[in-house]
Amino acid sequence: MLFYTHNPSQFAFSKDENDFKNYISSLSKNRKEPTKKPVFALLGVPFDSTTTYRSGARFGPSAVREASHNFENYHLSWDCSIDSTIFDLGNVQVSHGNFKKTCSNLLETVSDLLAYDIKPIVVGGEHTISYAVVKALKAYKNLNELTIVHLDAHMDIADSYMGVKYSHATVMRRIFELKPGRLIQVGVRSSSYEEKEFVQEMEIEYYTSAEVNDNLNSLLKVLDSINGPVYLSIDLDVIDPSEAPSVGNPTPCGINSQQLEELIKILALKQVVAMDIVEVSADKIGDLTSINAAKIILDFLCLQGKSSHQD
Ligand SMILES: [Mn+2]
Repeated sequence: MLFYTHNPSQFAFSKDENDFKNYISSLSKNRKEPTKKPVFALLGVPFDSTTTYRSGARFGPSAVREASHNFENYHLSWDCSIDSTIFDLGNVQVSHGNFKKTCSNLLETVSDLLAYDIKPIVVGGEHTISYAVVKALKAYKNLNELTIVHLDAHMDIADSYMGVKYSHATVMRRIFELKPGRLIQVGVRSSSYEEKEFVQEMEIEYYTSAEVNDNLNSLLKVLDSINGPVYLSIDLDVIDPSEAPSVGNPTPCGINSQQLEELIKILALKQVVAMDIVEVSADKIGDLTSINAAKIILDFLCLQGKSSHQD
């Protein structure tokens, strides 16, 4: 079942509920007609039950929607406008304190979207929710061919954290266990010794924020060479806390918003099948973190018109 919660603060430039119903009914009538342009659905997941430091990611979806109205639908530097279809479907029903139930609701909703060939843009909420999205993809994509690009200050690849298996700090371990073809971590600058050992042993690629600073162009070449479907997971703490302070675990020495824009410029033109933007714990209008999160989504959508990839 598709969840639709009417939200007066809908993400900027999104179509309304009736447009969504009409779109779904037109699909049912012309099931075999391929759509020309990608269609996206934004889903909020206001869940933050495993947060261990700065709580409030449950306010992320509302804050990001509000912040999206700060922008134009035209990107001056890139000379492109948002012309793909985006439906803001409101928030998935979460069960506070119960990741299993929340994960099940999100997985079901994302699966429904994928069945309609709609690409989910999931706005958290804490990072744990990414697991549900990748698990839903498993029914539609061969995960062996999927590249996960994970932008984060943290590796999030501990086997368990504070005794918890499904946590914001273990999410990439759980996703790695789903056996994606490739996992690339970008902007990392914090891990336990065991996590560093694990990624080295498993030959998981990682690029620290210092490496992004020192050699952005060589990283852009690596990302540009990715083939096949991509899942993009963006923890806003990848940005330095001076520009994005309202996150669950602010971590200094991060990348800046200009560098992130360069990364998105490359990644948005890959075959992105789904993405998430997580860990925004902003709760007031004009918060820098939610503004950066909204900009990522708008930049991504803007570039879809320039995309030449095929599913
Ligand atoms: Mn993080």
